[in-house]
Amino acid sequence: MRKYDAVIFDLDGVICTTDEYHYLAWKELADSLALPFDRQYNNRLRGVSRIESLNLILALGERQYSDEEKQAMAQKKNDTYRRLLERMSPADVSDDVLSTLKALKEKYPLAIGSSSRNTKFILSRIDLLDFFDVIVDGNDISASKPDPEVFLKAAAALGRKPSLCLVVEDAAAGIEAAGKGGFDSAGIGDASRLEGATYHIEKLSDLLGIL
Ligand code: B16
Ligand code: MG
Repeated sequence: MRKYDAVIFDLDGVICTTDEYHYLAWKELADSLALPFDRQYNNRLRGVSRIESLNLILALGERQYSDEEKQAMAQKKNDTYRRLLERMSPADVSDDVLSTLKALKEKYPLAIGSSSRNTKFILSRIDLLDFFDVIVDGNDISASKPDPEVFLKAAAALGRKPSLCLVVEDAAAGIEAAGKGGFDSAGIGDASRLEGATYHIEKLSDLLGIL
């Protein structure tokens, strides 16, 4: 008997490498503020909402900013990020990811559970907007990862209990969110070294040995 009934994928850092574009866009902003932001610190931002990410970056300095100033900075970062996303195409999905998604789609309903408000734009750039059965993103939630809301909404839309859905994540916040929601998780990349993940995978096709 199979263990899972459905699969919920994080987007940035799992389906595509937009995590790198987030880093480049935040780096540009942090450099303009002379804040010591680097790739290691960037790992803390994975899965965390835009405004919470900005607060983590601003915590690297002493200065306090008003809400209006923060909104302007978040908007500036998103403008830079969107310019990077506009260069994306279906070629930005690796063969490993695409073949794995196609193989899994024959056996399971598939969902996206992302904190990003740019999810649908990204999926349309890489030609996967109509591929997933369910998409829950940053526009649908009030609390971002590590709160489990995004995954709970995806499971509800799939009509499956959390214990029967496997969450695939690249972020510490996402692995924590899965655990809090009662989901098993597969950690990929940096998350694959996190203790909270049920499984540790190096590449997406490793899922085919689990599912
Ligand atoms: P946006 P995921 C998350 O997406 C990213 O990992 C995180 O770095 C980003 O701050 C967040 O989305 C919000 O993204 O600014 O596009 O709304 O990993 O949950 O797919
Ligand atoms: Mg991610």
